[in-house]
Formats: sequence, C-alpha cells, structure tokens
Amino acid sequence: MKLHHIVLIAVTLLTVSSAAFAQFQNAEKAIDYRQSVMTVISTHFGRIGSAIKGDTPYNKEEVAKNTAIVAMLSTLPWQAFGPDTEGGKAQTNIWSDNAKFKVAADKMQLATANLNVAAQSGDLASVKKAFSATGQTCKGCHDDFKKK
Ligand code: ASC
Repeated sequence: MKLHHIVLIAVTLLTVSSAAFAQFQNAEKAIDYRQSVMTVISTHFGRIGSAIKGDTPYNKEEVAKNTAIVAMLSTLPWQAFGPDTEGGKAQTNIWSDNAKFKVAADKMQLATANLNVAAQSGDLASVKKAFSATGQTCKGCHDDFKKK
C-alpha cells in the first residue's frame, strides 16, 4: 500500500469517527436526544401492543406503519451514548461494560427488524410472537443498564 493510501484511509477514519462524536454539542444534548428517541419508540411500540392485545381494533396497515417506525428509530439512540455523555437514566456500566451494552443494543435492533418483517406479512400470531421477543430485549437492556 502506498503512503498516500494510508494517509487517505487514516483521514477518512478520523473524519468518520469525529463526525460521530461531534454530532452532539454536549452531554445534555446527547441525553436529551436519546431520551426523546426512546420516548417516541415507546409511544409507537405501545400502539402495536394495544393493537395486538385487542385494546384497539387490529388494523394490519396501522400496525405495520408502527413497526416500521420502531425499526427505523431502533437504530438511533446508540450514537447518543458516546464518550463523556454519562447521565440521565443511563447507568455508568454502559461505558464501563460497553461491549455488553452493544450486544444488548444489537439484539433490540434485530428484534425490531424481525417484528417489522412479521408485521408487513400481517400474520397476527407471528406479530404477537415477535412483539413479545422485542419487548424482552427492551426490558433486558433496561434491567441491566437503566437507572431504577
Ligand atoms: C415499552 C416501554 C418499555 C418496553 C418494556 C418492554 O413500551 O416503554 O420500556 O416496552 O416495557 O418490556
């Protein structure tokens, strides 16, 4: 590899990683962002729950819209748990045991993607199963990493 290639790669990596860290002006903004995203996820996840429990009439299209929203939003909070953003409801083990937190975050994203696939198919039994599996990934992560 030529030197200018190495330099180019290094600059690209630095740019990408500093861009990821520089997205929030300060810890407070990162905390506000991740809590806001979690709130909106919870709102839409709750609507799916109400629909499949029969609290509100089951409407396949509405449920599928909500699962698509949750699947997309599930990718967002994690960037706001960067270095030096401790605080809010986040336990400090998010930073001290970050690998475990990443595993939990990945599980949740995978579960929401599966829920979205199930909802697009419209089969209520699979939606119920995938909804419950997703809820367990929310709860598991909160049990381990969210202040009580
Ligand atoms: C929600 C919400 C959570 C999860 C969790 C699932 O709607 O706000 O924290 O689901 O209760 O067990």
